[in-house]
Amino acid sequence: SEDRIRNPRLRGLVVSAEEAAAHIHPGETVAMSGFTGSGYPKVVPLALAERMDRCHAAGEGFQIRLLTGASTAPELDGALARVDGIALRLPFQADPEARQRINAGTLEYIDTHLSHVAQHTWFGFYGEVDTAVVEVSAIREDGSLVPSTSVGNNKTWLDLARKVIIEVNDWHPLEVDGMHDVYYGTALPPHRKPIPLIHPDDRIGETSLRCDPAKVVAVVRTHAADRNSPFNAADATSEQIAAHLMDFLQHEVKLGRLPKNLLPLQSGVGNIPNAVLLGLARSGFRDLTAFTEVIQDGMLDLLRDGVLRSASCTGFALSPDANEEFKRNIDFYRERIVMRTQEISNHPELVRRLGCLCMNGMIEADLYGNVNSTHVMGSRIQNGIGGSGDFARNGYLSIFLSPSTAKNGSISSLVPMVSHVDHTEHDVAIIVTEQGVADLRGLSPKQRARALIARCAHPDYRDALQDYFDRALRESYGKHTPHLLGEALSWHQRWLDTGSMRA
Ligand code: 0RQ
Repeated sequence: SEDRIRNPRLRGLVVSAEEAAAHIHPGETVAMSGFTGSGYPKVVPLALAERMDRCHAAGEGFQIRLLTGASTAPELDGALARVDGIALRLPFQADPEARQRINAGTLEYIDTHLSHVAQHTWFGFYGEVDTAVVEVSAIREDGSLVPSTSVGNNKTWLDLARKVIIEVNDWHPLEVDGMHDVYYGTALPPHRKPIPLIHPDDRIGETSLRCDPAKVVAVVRTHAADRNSPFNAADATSEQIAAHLMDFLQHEVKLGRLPKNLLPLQSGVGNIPNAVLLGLARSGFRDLTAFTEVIQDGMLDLLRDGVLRSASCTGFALSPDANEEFKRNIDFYRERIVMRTQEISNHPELVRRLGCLCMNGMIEADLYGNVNSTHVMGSRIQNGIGGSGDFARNGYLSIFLSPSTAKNGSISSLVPMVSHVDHTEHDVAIIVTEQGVADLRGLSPKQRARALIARCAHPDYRDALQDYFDRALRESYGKHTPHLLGEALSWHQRWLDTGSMRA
């Protein structure tokens, strides 16, 4: 078969993963590809972790500062965290090994809006990037790089790093060539211009990544699958949440507040978003578009069935079955999917212009509509804000979806005051639980509290929330956003003390 490395100079740089990893030194800032388990380097991080482990055994320190697109996989975050090889990590991550260390206080984590990472690196906020490690599907004759299943921050990493290591992974179909749209018009302030994207499927850039061949220090050939997590079937709670959301959307269409084919969809990944996607198909919605971060199984189904016309993303999160389907019908999907850099897939200017329908999960919300997406009991990180803030503040409708309880009912996801805020009351329009939909638009804080208690709270916690609200209305220092400060976080403390938020 055809050689994936068509540039002769870069073909001459092919080495083993171990030799490539030897170019990375202790203390470096290393920027790697990868977004929600797609398009991450598969072998250099593992070889680096082994080297770190040997150094640590010999009493020598070896840690890096790690930048990525978003979450990756056990071969990257997991392997490097396990050997305590990461001093600092950003942005979104979801690896259990890394999470454990972050919450033990030994791994510094900066949870950043995903659209901010590239520009903050350009602004110099994270210092210099020493090495980029980027997975691609092929290297063109001219030395430019065809991305694989995510684009993430790769453009920025390749532009800014002093040294570049490339993994060429022939597990990816060659035919992904043409799916990507890498926009090079992102000048720095004060020289920025409007981003010329009007429709969610517009192409405004190049199909490959530019890369200065003089910076490339190593090229590694791989044949390894993306993380490919198997998919859980939707459970009853997810189905109920999706059904409430469908009723709400149909109502909005009837009132003329949304077009029949809705507005570009943004959806997180997981059980509930997948149930929502299935719900859209069942409810008869057609000719939809998506302007989102990640394409998961449900979106491929919608594309195949013609429910979804096109989808814009920066990466994939597919099950093994969906991956096979994607590869089998790659020519079909290439016509309908655009993969962008994450600064564009999540760009506030574009999310606002397109009027995205933003649907994200949450940990908890409070009576006034503030949303916590990231911290359990105010201090323990679950994953990170991901792209939810890029979309929530700027979309046409910002919708948060969650079961009304967590941990076998011992936690109410509606609480008097959130223990951490990711999305303020000003950024949240609609909250949906399996109990129902609270439409917070046009409501004052007190009106929002009444709507949330009546429509979203679990019956086990409704009276206690009402009681808190009633007493706060009487006793609060101010009556605009009534609170009893000594009690506002007592539900969380009670759970920590007794294992339940129930009084
Ligand atoms: O923990 O696995 O230890 O039991 O949080 O919760 O119910 O499985 O739901 O997978 O959809 O995650 C907000 C975390 C929801 C996710 C969050 C515990 C619960 C469980 C997971 P266990 P579920 P989900 C763009 C959008 C931020 C990023 C984002 C997220 C675990 O949606 O990371 O939106 N969002 N990106 O037990 C204590 C509560 C809890 C709670 C849930 N109230 N108190 N624990 N949990 N609610 C797309 C991307 O960025 C890809």
